[in-house]
Amino acid sequence: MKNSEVYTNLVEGRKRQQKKLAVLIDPDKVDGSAVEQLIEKAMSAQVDYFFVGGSLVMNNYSARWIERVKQRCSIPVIIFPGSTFQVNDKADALFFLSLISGRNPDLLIGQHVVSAPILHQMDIEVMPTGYLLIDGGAPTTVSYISNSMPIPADKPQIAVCTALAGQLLGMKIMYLDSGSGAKQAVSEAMIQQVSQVVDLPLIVGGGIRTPEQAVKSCQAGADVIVVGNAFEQNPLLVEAMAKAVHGV
Ligand code: 1GP
Repeated sequence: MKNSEVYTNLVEGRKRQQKKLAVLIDPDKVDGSAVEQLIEKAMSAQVDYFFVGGSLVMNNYSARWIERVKQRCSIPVIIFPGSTFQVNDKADALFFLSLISGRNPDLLIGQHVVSAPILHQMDIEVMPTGYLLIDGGAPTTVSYISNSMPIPADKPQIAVCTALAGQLLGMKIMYLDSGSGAKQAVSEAMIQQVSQVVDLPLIVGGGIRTPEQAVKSCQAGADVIVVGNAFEQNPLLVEAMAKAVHGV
């Protein structure tokens, strides 16, 4: 396994209050030319990370897109795996996700056991991450596929207790996600309360469509903003979003 370069960078970002932007590449939703365009926009906007993955990946293009990004630029690529099938050592790092908002044992320990021996032999940075799915106003692919109930959007205290438990269990990153294409992004109140009690890099994503929304999430305490859908629909938004996030 690799050293902790990506994680150190995340921790430094939080310490220095330097907000970061990640572009999510969902292998199902993009083709070669869309990926090229996203890479180009991400490079000129000096985006901080690429996340690659999704809760339901119906093709085997993840590796191809990871390699494409690595050939073209030095922006770190982090795998955001929906399952063990998405493990790949061409990326710089991988979120070793535990779906701690849910009670599905497969996503709390099952997939981890299956992927552990593979990851142990890979030259990739593995980052234990507590993943909290938050209700975004409608069922999402991740809520269906993970067979888990999201935390109600108006119950920030549940998110706080869950994130605290994750921290006590030794997780190194917290990820608040209302799911790709969520109608409502995670509320500022929830981000703020989690960020106040959990001293770990805090990633927030799901339904963030405008620079204003990203800024509000950062001001509430998010360290990294993840955007997928909005960039797929309009790659030109990458620059404005990066400027907004980096300017907080
Ligand atoms: C990644 O689910 C998010 O955490 C991405 O959501 O596609 O809605 O930006 P969007």
